[in-house]
Amino acid sequence: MLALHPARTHTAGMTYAPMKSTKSKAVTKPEFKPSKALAAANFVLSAPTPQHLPPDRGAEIAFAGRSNAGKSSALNALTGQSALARVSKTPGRTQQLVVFQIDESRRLIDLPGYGFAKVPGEIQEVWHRALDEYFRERQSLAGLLLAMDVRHPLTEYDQIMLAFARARVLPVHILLTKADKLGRSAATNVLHTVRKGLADHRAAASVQLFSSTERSGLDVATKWVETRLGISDQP
Ligand SMILES: Nc1nc2c(ncn2[C@@H]2O[C@H](COP(=O)(O)OP(=O)(O)OP(=O)(O)O)[C@@H](O)[C@H]2O)c(=O)[nH]1
Ligand SMILES: [Mg+2]
Repeated sequence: MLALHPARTHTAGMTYAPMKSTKSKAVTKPEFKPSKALAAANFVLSAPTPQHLPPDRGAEIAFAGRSNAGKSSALNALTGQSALARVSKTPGRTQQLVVFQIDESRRLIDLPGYGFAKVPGEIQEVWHRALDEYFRERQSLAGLLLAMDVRHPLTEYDQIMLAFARARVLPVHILLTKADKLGRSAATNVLHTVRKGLADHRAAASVQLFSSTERSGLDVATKWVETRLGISDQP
């Protein structure tokens, strides 16, 4: 068992105070065109348990991470579809394993977040059991995109996920999300600290800064997803 449920309190990772943005509101977002393959993603179903998922064939990338870390927003940004996955200010928005199909053999899976204290204990228990089973048994799981709020990276839950992925030899790419909430140099410091933390734990995950709202880091993340899924098309 992945033991994602022991601590319901906020976890022990590093914390970073938000910095006031110095950017003017008029700054335009960088141009990002989603890749053709990811732009084709469409909703298939929401699975309350892994038994409800499509057949375990082909390859899929799962968006994992703490509740409210920005998983669903990242999925929308990467596919260039602002309302594909449901996003909410209220943690605990994604409540099932939500399946988006890219083509007949490739999928993106938006997962419920772990570790949100206000979700009632019994519901957390159900989610964690579903996640645990999914992570352990899903053969088509080809990689994890692990979202961590750049202000609270490497929480206890994240470390459990990394340890699990290592045991399963599952590639992990970490998105340090909401990078727009920190100034550039503070965000870069976090990136270096997380890289060092991963190396210290001999975790082989790659890591990058990412912002769905500012659409930054999308090219690198797209490339990782496409490589893992064996997609080679150009945007
Ligand atoms: N500033 C900023 N806010 C973001 C970013 N990404 C997500 N958010 C906000 O963070 C909140 C949570 O985003 P979601 O994408 O729903 O997070 P999630 O990880 O899917 O959350 P759960 O499904 O509840 O686990 C929403 O209010 C988003 O608008 C980002 O890059 N920058
Ligand atoms: Mg979500």
